[in-house]
Amino acid sequence: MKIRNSQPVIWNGLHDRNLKPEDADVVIMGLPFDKATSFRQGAAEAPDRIRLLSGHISPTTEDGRSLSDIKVLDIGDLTPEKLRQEEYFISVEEKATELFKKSFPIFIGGDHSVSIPLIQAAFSVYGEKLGVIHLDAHLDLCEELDGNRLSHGCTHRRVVEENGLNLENICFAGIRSFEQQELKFLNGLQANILKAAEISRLGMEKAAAMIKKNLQHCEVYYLTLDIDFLDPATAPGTGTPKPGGFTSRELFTLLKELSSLKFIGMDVVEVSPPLDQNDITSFVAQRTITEAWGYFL
Ligand SMILES: [Mn+2]
Repeated sequence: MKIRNSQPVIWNGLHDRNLKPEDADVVIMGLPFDKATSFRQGAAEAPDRIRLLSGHISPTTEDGRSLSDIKVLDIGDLTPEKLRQEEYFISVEEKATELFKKSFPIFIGGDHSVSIPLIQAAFSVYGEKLGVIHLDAHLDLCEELDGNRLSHGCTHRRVVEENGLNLENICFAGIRSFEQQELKFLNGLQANILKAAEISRLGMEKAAAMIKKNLQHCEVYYLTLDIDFLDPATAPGTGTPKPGGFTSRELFTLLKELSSLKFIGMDVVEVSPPLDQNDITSFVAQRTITEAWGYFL
């Protein structure tokens, strides 16, 4: 694919590099880290690819709302350089904490492990009133995967066990894959899990109502979107695709139905441009981010 503009305009031309984070409606940051994947990498290339595609789409939502008044600041990527994962995550948490205090941050992964420091940052700012909506094919509740306790399959296990967020404050939706160790962990625990087949049977309006009911004790919400929530036909460019997922239409309807909640930030993770076909997956991620401005801001 050729991009016509050699000096790409990003975020529909709405990005204003002169804004301060506290004056922006939304602050975007990329986290190009994919060393904690269990299967196929490439998610480190997502922030750049999604930005590149973000320039030529007109600044309106799908239902015709103008986004031209929204103040967008893209602060670029926080790169891991040569840091070990633990060290990198400390700097991610620090930066994310600052952004949660100043604006509505949208983080672009990276693999799903980056949500460990992101959710920790949101929890440090919002405490017990924080609810996390996890849209994913997988639970990401493993104790360890491939010997890594900070694997992309361990995100919420770390968030719950080490960061102190209650399991009841997370709603897992779109689930259609379980690891044995996750089933063992969940045995006897109360968890809010909406399986993909159940969501499909309910439809997105009722599924959104279930998510809201599960997290009604929370006051503010963080969305973590693993792109493998979607069906591989809709989002083939991801490391661990799982058939039986959703269309982009269904995703947008679900997000619109959830938009009455007070969201405080979100991430989009696991988009892997090298595994993609004609940028389908990056386009979905880009569109989800700009639609989210209409839904959540
Ligand atoms: Mn995940």
